[in-house]
Amino acid sequence: MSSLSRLSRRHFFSAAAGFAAAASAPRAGFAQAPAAAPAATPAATGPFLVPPLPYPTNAFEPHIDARTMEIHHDKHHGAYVANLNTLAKTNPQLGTSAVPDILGNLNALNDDIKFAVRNNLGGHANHTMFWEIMGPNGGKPEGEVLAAIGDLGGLEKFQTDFNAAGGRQFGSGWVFVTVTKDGKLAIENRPNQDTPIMDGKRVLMGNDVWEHAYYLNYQNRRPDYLKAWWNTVSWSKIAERYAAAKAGTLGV
Ligand code: MN3
Repeated sequence: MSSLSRLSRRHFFSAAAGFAAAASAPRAGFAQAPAAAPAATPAATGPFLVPPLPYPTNAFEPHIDARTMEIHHDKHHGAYVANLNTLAKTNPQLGTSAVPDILGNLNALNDDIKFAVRNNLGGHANHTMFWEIMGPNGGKPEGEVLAAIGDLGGLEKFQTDFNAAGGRQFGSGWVFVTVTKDGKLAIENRPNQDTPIMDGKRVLMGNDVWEHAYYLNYQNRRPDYLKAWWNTVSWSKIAERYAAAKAGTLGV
């Protein structure tokens, strides 16, 4: 080996060691998580992937802390995706069919994978929607979405009813707003990682009321989390999903 390549190797290893030390150094505090770093996404093994967050993990502080976002996205969503990739090794059709088609026809699956697909593909669909409908500077509901919310009694009542449904969910689950093809909304909750997609419906938006979504900051105070969460909602994304639902192109 030439001295030059030895030098580059040594340089590489010391740089790598420095990187590892920096990566394992304790954070000064969760609130100081780097602003420019979106959550790392687990290595792609496919066919399922955790979608990268389109905003930094601290985008929603103080309403949702960066550490919760990081663990929730990388570890919880990451685990559903890892489980799906394992399932897809022996059931390749899982990776080639549209997610709403599989979730809407769980009974067509073999009994040995039905439960795992329900939980993990439900979890993947729910979290993919969840990251998508949140965003910094989320604005306000406008136009057709605001009118549809008006049919449920107006924004304030809609948010109160949504929070109440999320609070009523016993144990882990979700509170969703479903949307029909003619644009009508309804608030519905589901246990575990179930989704209205399993009933052939489409989800406009939803909030995760599993304790992992809020426990670090809110502990048992789920109602406080439900109220604060509205500060993280991206109404422009929801308007896009509403339009897609009416066009029949809304996926998960
Ligand atoms: Mn979750």
